[in-house]
Amino acid sequence: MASFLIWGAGGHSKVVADLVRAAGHTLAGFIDADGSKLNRVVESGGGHVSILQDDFLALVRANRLPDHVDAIALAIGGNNTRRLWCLHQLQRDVAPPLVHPSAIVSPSASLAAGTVVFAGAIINADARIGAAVIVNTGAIVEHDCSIADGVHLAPRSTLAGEVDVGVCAWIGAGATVLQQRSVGRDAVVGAGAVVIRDVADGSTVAGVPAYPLDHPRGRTTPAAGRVADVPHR
Ligand code: JB2
Repeated sequence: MASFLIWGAGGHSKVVADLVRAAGHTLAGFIDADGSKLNRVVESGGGHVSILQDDFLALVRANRLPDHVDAIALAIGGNNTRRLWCLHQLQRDVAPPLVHPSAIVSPSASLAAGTVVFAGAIINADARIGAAVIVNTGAIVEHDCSIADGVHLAPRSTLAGEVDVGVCAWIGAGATVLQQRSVGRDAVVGAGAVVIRDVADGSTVAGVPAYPLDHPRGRTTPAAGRVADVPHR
């Protein structure tokens, strides 16, 4: 059992706090760049340590953690690049992967530092999940998928087998990526999309089947205007 400080004190941090406790750890408190986030109650029964990001970074650079803190959980959900940056400020062993007890993770799958696997997620055989990844509630990662650092797999997204997802890509809620397809780095797959072709680096696709938003078919696809969970960049 470890005492976790959660980096980020917005909406996503509430789910990470529940995960920390469900995984048998204790919640020490929160880090945020915005002091106003730390001055209000994030959740009932929450932790008692509140520390500004700059103060925390000063400690980390001195090779220390705040008193009574053993570990850090990453909880900036809306900005993949920023969450990965946070991990890079830390020694990797300070941010172990966290798995909700209701998730199913194959013994042959691998999870890297700072990754969180939420309730009901399934990660099947030989899947490789990078660092600072969010496998959100009910997401499915089938066998032999390769998920790079900083990716966010939103709730109930599904990756069929042997899918590659590039650094900091975002797979929207309920989206499906068919087997052996790839999604490039920094790409965004809109909520509910069905990806049947590879998605280029940095592009945003939406719809069923998914097209880039700047593609003529993309503009006429009914779901193209409903990319509900495009991250804030
Ligand atoms: O560089 C930063 C940063 N540094 C600290 N970028 C962003 N976006 N946030 C930063 N923070 C802190 O993380 C902010 O001060 C803020 O307190 C927190 C992010 O909170 P926010 O409520 O904006 O988003 P979130 O990441 O908790 O949740 C988003 O993403 C989730 C996956 C929401 O869209 C949720 O609805 C969603 N489920």
